[in-house]
Amino acid sequence: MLLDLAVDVAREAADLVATGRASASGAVDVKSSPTDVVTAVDKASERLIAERLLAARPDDGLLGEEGASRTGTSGVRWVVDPIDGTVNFLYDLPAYAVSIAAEVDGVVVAGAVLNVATGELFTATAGGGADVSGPSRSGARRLTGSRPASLQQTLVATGFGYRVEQRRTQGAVVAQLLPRVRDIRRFGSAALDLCAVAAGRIDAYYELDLNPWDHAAGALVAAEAGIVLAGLPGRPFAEPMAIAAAPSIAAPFVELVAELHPG
Ligand code: LIP
Repeated sequence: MLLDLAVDVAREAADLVATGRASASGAVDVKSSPTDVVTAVDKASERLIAERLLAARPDDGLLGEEGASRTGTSGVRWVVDPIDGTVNFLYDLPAYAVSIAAEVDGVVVAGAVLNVATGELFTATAGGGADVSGPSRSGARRLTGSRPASLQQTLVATGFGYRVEQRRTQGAVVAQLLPRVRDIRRFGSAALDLCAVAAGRIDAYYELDLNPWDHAAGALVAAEAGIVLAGLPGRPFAEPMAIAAAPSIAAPFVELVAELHPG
């Protein structure tokens, strides 16, 4: 089963990431900007994940944040973020995850997001619901999101890109949004933000310009928890705006995000 393989490999990668945490600051490179960091542990995690997945399923494709890319012949493609929340990992802030999703013919059918720092594992299968289990691998809890009564009672998470001009614009949007919702949180991992909406720990999340590996598994967890996924009007989710919101406020929240991002 694709989910079982994703979970097994995510756990092995999480052990590697946890072990590498102490040495993380010793080998840091930058990508799109001085704040867009990647560590040797990110790369080692992606190598391990790719090796394990393709050893088990050699005909599958794979897309990874740190460059792993392979066209398969099976119709299955793995979408991998070896550490989502790399800056949190670098600073030892307990919100960084291994995220592994399996697509069949371009549709995500299974996803696993494992918070390396806390051991919480979020999983989902298409049509099978979404669950979270704790570090002790105790019984899983079904995820069903939250039901805020209004936007004024909606706790919102978001994230920011790495380019200065992008961040200036995104900061201006948050300043306009803040007075109209309960409060804002910025956790630093899209995968865990999406799982937090699924778990009802936040009521809505939005972020521009995510990569497929940031949201592939977390979006399935959110959708299977009954969370509404949307993009800007007339645009698909995450192209370029990713919105995930509790059903009770999804319509006004999408409208508010669209109002603040006139295009
Ligand atoms: C992160 C995303 C997060 C975003 C960060 C960063 P990474 O992914 O998960 O939502 O706000 O800027 O892109 O780079 O840590 O894998």
